[in-house]
Amino acid sequence: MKKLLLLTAALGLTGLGVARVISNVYDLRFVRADANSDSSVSLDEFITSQTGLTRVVDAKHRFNLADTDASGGLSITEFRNSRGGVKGGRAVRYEAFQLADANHDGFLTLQEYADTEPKNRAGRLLANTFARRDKDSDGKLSLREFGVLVIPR
Ligand SMILES: [Ca+2]
Ligand SMILES: [Ca+2]
Ligand SMILES: [Ca+2]
Repeated sequence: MKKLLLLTAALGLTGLGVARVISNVYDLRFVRADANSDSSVSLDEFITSQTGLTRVVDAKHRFNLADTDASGGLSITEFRNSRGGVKGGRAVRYEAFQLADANHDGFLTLQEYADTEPKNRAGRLLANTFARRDKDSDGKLSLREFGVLVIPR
């Protein structure tokens, strides 16, 4: 917070351009997100830096878009270019399913399903939604149960 105040004061005095101001704002966010200070924001660091209202699948979706060289980490340039990883919007339903299906078996367990709901939604509420969607009560969600229209070939 102190850093931010100092920056604001400095900008007020020197009257730097708008583009510079924005890039500095992202740089501060970058430093905060980069928990292990290796000058790269990993997917885990990126997800952790998002608010509780964020769905992990959306964070993954935006992270993948921002990681233009597909290195698995965001450089400060990639972070700036993606405006701090806010560009890219939300994952559509089918993509959300794929991103959440960590073991790629075509089904979502409750744990995997949690990534398709806001980060701060946990416990009973999450379990209830899951149970309602799990029509055949086999403890996992198929694409169809998740609400993806499956067209038979
Ligand atoms: Ca890092
Ligand atoms: Ca799975
Ligand atoms: Ca099921």
